[in-house]
Amino acid sequence: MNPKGNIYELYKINVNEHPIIKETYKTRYNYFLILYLAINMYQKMKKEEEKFLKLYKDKLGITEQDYKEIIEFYKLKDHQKINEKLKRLRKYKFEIKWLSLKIKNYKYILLADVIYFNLMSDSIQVRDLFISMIKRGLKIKEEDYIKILRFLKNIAQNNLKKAKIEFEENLSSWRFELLTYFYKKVINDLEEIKKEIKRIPIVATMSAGKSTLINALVGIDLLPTKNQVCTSKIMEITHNPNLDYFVAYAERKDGEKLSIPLLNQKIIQKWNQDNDIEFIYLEGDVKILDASNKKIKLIDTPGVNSFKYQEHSKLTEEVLRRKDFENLVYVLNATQLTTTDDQSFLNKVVDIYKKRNINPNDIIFVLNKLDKFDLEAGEDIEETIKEAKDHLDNCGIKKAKIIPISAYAAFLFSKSLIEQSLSKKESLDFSFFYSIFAKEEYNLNAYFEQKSIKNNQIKSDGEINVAGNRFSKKNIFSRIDKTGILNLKNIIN
Ligand SMILES: Nc1nc2c(ncn2[C@@H]2O[C@H](COP(=O)(O)OP(=O)(O)OP(=O)(O)O)[C@@H](O)[C@H]2O)c(=O)[nH]1
Ligand SMILES: [Mg+2]
Repeated sequence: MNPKGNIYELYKINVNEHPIIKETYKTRYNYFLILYLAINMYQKMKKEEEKFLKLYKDKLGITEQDYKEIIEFYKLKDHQKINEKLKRLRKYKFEIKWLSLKIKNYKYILLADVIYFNLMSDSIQVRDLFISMIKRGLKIKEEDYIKILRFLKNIAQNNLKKAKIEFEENLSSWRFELLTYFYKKVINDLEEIKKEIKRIPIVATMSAGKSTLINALVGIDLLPTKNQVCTSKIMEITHNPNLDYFVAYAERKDGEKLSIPLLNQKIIQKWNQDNDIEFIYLEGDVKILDASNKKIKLIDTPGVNSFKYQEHSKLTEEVLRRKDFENLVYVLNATQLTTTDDQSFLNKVVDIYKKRNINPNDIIFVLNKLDKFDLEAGEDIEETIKEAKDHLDNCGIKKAKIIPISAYAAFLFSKSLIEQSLSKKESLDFSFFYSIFAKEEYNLNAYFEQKSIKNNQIKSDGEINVAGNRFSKKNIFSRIDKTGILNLKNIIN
């Protein structure tokens, strides 16, 4: 098996549900120590692995002091001492719960975790040495090892049905009970597959703010954005509320698959510029969307009017021709309305809708960048919305739904709410947006005709720190509301 192959499926495991999290600190410490060794023992750790290990470190609550101790322990490479630790982990733990005695053993799940890290790596042979050592230290029979390995390989290769059968037939004994942590993922994913998929492409001319809009919905720097031609691939973002981090996957033209366990902006940017990559796939919790019964996929597309990169418009048009989307979000750049480029693309979209016998009035129009309007200087949001309406009317869309939005402001507010640090420019922009969105005339909600029926209130107590100043979460949340993004959320949901 090519270990890097379809490993993407394995990355989607939710560490939050790992049974070790509920254990005593001492057991968590010993467990983490073995994982650390498994990754480092015979080769230098890669950046991605380091990030993944850090995720485990955080979830298991390993202190900095103890982490340093683990590194020192590792440097000794003392097999005798490692064996002692393994001995402790192979002991059965007894838990008395209301008249029943529960027996737990971490050795199988620890082995599974080590295999799991090992499958993610591309240097299998080296780590096989460590696996042998663990098998011996934990006293695991070869036949049990093979069963666990087969089960995990099936997940890695996306053979979920096979993985399910494998587990039910061979790993259902009480001894393997903790392995249900991996099994639950299989069951979850099989159920996800059955769900109705709702694909929503986001389309527009260059720099209208498509990628920023998606980042605002996600609340993190997921997709690359800039003031020049930026997105150059189709990027599919699947909403998966079971994940607490984003995983990414790309397909090259030669069929090779690349994947990363934790979102890394730089890698996404590299993939975006790589001519050999056709398609980028991201999956994680799109925070602003509900964990609804429909599986929502947002599809970021390249701008359609680049003269230099004419292949970009072909990619986007292909998405529209595939006809497998339920509806689409069309972003209008309020600072550049009624350009001929926009007009000709809009005509194409309307044509596609008419050919499919669907009503172009269903298209969700977003009028973006309204924060750029200088209302004191007489620039007028209401007039611009009217202008946009006339523009759409001319293209045969008589009753267009137009959602006035500032995607960038929404993005910065959301990003600060989850306490991610802002760059210098972002901090300045944040302060500016914080002050203008305090004013009622910038309340973009007020310009939206279809007043929201849903309740957009989110409990948000407490304060956060942005660029050295304290802000109440409540005030930031009320500004997110004013950027209009929640109206889009309600329509998509
Ligand atoms: N002021 C302001 N700037 C915005 C807004 N939305 C996007 N921008 C900025 O506009 C630029 C282009 O945004 P992108 O999200 O990259 O636009 P895009 O439509 O994805 O562009 P392409 O991928 O090149 O087609 C970036 O510098 C964004 O920060 C907004 O609502 N207000
Ligand atoms: Mg883009």
